[in-house]
Amino acid sequence: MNPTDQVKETAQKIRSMEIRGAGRIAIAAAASLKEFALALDVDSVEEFDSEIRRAAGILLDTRPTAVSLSNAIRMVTRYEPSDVEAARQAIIANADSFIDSSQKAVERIGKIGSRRVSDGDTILTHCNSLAALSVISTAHRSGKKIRVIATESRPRYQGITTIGMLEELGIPTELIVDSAVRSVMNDVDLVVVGADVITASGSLVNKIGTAQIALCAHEARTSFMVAAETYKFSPRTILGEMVTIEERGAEEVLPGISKYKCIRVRNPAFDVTPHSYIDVICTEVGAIPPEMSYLIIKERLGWELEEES
Ligand code: RUB
Repeated sequence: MNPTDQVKETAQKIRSMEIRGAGRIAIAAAASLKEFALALDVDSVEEFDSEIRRAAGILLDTRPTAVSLSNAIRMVTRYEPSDVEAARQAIIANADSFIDSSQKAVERIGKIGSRRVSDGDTILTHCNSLAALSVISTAHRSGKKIRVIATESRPRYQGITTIGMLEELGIPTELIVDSAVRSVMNDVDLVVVGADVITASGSLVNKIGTAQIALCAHEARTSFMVAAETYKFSPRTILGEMVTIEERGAEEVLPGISKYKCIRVRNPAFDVTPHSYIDVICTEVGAIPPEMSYLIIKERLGWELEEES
C-alpha cells in the first residue's frame, strides 16, 4: 500500500471510531507513523521531514479533543534530522518506545489504582477506558471481590464494549442507562473513569456524562478516581489554550433527523469535570491530587516545546 494511503486508512478508522479511546488512538497513530517512515522513499532529509509533518497532520486532523494524539505524535516525531536513514531509525525507535511505555503505563496504573479498591467494593465506570479497566481488573485479579456498574454511554454505547470485557474477566457487572447514575450512586463505593485530557488545573475532559457522574458522586460523598497515563495531560492548557470539545454528527443521536424541520441535535462527545470533584488521578508515576497536574506536565511532557509550534 502507498505510505500516504496507509496513514489515511488509519486516520479514517480513528475518525469513524473503529479505533477509539484516547490510549488506543495514540498507539494507532504512533504505529501508523512508524509504518509511514519505514515505507518513505525520499532523497533528502528535508523531504523526509516535510512528509512526516504531512502524515502527522492527517492523523491529527481526526479527533480534536484527545491530547493523547498530539502528545504521541510529538513524541514520535522528535528527532534531529541529520540524514534520511538516521531520521527514519529515530522515528521507528520513538514509536516503539511510545507504544511499549504506553502499554506498561496501563499496567502500572492498574497496580497503583487497585490499592484504592477495597474487598467488597462496588465500582461505577463510564464509557470504555483501558486505564480504568486496568484498575478494575487488577483489583479483581488480586482476589478482591468487586462488583461493577457500567453505564451504556450513549450515543455510541461504549458501555457495551466495557461489559464485554468485564464478562471475559468474570467480574459481576450491572449495566445501567446513563440517566440511572443517581439512582444507583448510594450503592457505589468508588467511581473509576479514564481521561481524554487532563488540564493544567487538574480538570478532566472525558466522555460526555462524566461531569454529571462526578457531580452525583460529590453529592453522595463517593470517591471519584481518574485513571490516566501521563500523556493524557495537556501542555497547551498551561499556555492558556482551551480544550476543543468534539461535536459529532446528529445521526449518532437521532437517526432520521433530516425529517425534522425545527429540530437540531447537539452531540458533544466530551465534557469537563472540575478538579474539585476529583479525589485522585492514578498515573503510571503515582496517585496524585488533581492540583499536581501542572507538575506532571512540566516534568513529564516538556511543555516549553509547545511554545514553538
Ligand atoms: C473514550 C473515552 C475514554 C477515554 C480514556 O471516548 O472517553 O474514557 O478515551 O480511554 P471515545 P483509555 O469512545 O469517544 O474515543 O483509558 O482507553 O485511553
